Amino acid sequence: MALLPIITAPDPRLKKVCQPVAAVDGEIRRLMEDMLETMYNAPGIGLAAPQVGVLKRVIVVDVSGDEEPEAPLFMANPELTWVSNEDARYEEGCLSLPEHYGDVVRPAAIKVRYLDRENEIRELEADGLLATCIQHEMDHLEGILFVDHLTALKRNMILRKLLKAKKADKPLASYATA
Ligand code: K1U
Ligand code: ZN
Repeated sequence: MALLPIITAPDPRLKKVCQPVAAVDGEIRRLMEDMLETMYNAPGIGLAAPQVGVLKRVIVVDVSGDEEPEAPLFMANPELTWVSNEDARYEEGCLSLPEHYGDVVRPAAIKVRYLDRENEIRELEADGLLATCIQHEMDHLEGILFVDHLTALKRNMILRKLLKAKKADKPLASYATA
């Protein structure tokens, strides 16, 4: 397994719509494993392929706590098949927008269909942080960042700060940056 550099905003690769994978083969499985290691190392609770510069519809998620056994989820071509009418608000972060946070409202519960690490079709029902995180990662596959759910004022403030930090080549937290 390998640690992959995580791209930080602003970067055009984070705004692209990603392509579906034909199947979860050895190459995609390797990508999933490298993404998981990169996510644990960051540390984070989710990661989408475009964050490591791969414009494919692949995400990994693990919202288990420090005291719990690891519970990684590997998803290719994830699709929402149901969302609740009820919404939930969560203060989100993003490894591609380091040191910035914002309240995002999303459906509180979802059902998601995807191809797993063995190329099997699965459907998962999720709520709480898992539902929030899966939706955040699926947004990345559409080129959408959590700041796109905020007011233009808040979004532009965060993006301006990140651009300034990038221009100054300022190291951001402990994340590996591309
Ligand atoms: O997509 C990403 O950049 C990962 C992001 C996922 C996420 C966080 C919060 C709400 C929705 C989605 C992160 O993992 S940011 C880091 C983080 O939340 C975290 C890090 C260490 C321990 C616990 C959480
Ligand atoms: Zn993110």
